[in-house]
Amino acid sequence: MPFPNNFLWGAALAANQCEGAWNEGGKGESIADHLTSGSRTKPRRFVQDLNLGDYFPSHTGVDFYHRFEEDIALFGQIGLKSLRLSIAWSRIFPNGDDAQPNEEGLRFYERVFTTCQENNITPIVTLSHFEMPYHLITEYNGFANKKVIDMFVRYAETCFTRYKGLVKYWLTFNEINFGTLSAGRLFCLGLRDAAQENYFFTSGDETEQYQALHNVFLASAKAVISGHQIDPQNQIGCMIANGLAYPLTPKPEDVLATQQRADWFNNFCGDVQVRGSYPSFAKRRFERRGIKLNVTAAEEADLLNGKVDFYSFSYYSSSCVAKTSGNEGQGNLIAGQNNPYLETSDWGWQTDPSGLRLTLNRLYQRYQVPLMVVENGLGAIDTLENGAVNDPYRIDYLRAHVEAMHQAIDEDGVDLIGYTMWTAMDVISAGTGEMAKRYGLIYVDRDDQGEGSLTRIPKASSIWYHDVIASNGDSA
Ligand code: P53
Repeated sequence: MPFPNNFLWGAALAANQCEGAWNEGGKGESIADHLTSGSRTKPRRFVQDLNLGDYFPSHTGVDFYHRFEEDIALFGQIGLKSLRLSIAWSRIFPNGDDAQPNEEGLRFYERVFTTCQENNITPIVTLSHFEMPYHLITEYNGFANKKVIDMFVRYAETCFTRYKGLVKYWLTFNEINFGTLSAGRLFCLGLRDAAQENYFFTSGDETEQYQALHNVFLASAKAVISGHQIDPQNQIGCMIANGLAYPLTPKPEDVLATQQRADWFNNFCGDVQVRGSYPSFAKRRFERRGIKLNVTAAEEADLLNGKVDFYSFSYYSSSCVAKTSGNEGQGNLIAGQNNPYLETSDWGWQTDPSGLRLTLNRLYQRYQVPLMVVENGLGAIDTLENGAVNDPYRIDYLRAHVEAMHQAIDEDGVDLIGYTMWTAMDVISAGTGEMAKRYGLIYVDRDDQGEGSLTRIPKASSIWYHDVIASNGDSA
């Protein structure tokens, strides 16, 4: 069996990485607006005071806010059938707790989605992609505060109501499972004590962290319930960062450690959002560590009634896990060791297409709901030569992953409904804040200092992808 006829071939973006216009159109400050640029070796910093002369790449992004019409037209020319993008919460509720939504923000996304429709592109919309209104951190301690659940639900309901008929596919929280790591304490959970320079590596009270994550689960579930009531056509998914790991050796303790990591990083959040309740291993872990969460019976019912319709995930690479010793390496985030059998990108991420097939099988066997790959791509240095960008390495990367998806559908019977590669065009890197780490099908003339004409130049990979989509995967 080939790819299904209505397969959602597409590409992805996130508001804080592409829009810019951080304080235009009534938008409030988001967490992302406080992050400086960094590099593979120099971490981004969180800075409270925006007036100290630091450079904040989200403030200008790649100017999608002003250029979305020409950008979406280019996406249409590539033949994208879907575009995953996020709504910046702080464009709709600038402070998060405002009495009324900001009409200018609502109108902006209405124009974006209408432009998608004119170009026959189905939007897949993330409600929260690492861009909470900053005011919710300073005033409420983010999702540690149950009031913020209702604020998110009101924001979600505002979007579902306004974009009814224009948007059918929704994702609630991007990479929600980063909430289990120190890295996600700020950008997933909005915890106040993580709003500091080394935001990526803060530690704090575990009970507070998991209570906040519980509150994010609730916010997601309540949004799913409302989204189905507002428009029964809505299909609402979770979004999990896949952290595939292999045992570093066949030692049983390494195999067990690998499974335990997978349970915690991959399966915990997925189980809550797809099955509607906490898995047994999570409950026991909390009990053993003395973590007592405030969970009411009504909340348990909400989790059960707010199960997602499909499971979406990001997939970039894999790593190896041993029971003991430094599980570092692997770029900047998901702890793990390098695999000697895989190639490594300039940013330390290892390419593993067969791991995508494995992941699709594991997920489908575990959940039996439709799957969507909503991020997958290669961050690389691209060079503009004679007005063109030749990126055969990106084509190789994408082709291998398209083949893996084909095998998962054709040979394994996995129900995969879409693929939005990261990214439609070059954007600011989330992890490093760089422009130099490029993923796009379209080159954007902009550098790490914010200089450049912002001109858009389709890369060779966009021509390759055009043909893949036109042949429904056959020409890959
Ligand atoms: P960048 C790390 C590891 C896996 C996924 O990441 C990640 C991150 C964040 O650094 O996040 C997702 O830009 C995220 C996107 C992000 C993309 O991966 O660091 O949802 O916003 O841009 C790639 O190379």
